[in-house]
Amino acid sequence: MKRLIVMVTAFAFVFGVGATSWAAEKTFATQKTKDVVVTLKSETGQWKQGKNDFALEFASAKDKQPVDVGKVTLNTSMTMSGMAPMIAGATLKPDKTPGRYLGTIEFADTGARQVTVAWDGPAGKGSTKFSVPVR
Ligand SMILES: [Cu+2]
Repeated sequence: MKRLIVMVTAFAFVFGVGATSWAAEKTFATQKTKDVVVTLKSETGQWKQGKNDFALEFASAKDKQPVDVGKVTLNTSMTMSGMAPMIAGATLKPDKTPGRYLGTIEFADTGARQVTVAWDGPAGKGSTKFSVPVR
């Protein structure tokens, strides 16, 4: 019984409890607008087919400091020949620090995605579009 408790504790330590803990974090997309810089990061530094965990960060375009942008959405679209575009949206929740959100998104196939990030909060309202490959 004591050994089991030790194992469970070790498991919780390694995988965290309800938190994403990455060994490293790589940036895989950055988009600058007039007011903010939007950055996508993940442990592997890419999106792949299937389910993906990632972080979305907002910083001031002026001084690069984190910016609380309030409510955020991230949607993706892929143009497919002869059929309707493939649409996928991310589930986002605020992380512990302002301007940082943790997200999950699932892609049915590989290929370039047109990403639309929109925000609405204390720093104002805005949106930006950029392309990210799914490998
Ligand atoms: Cu597709």
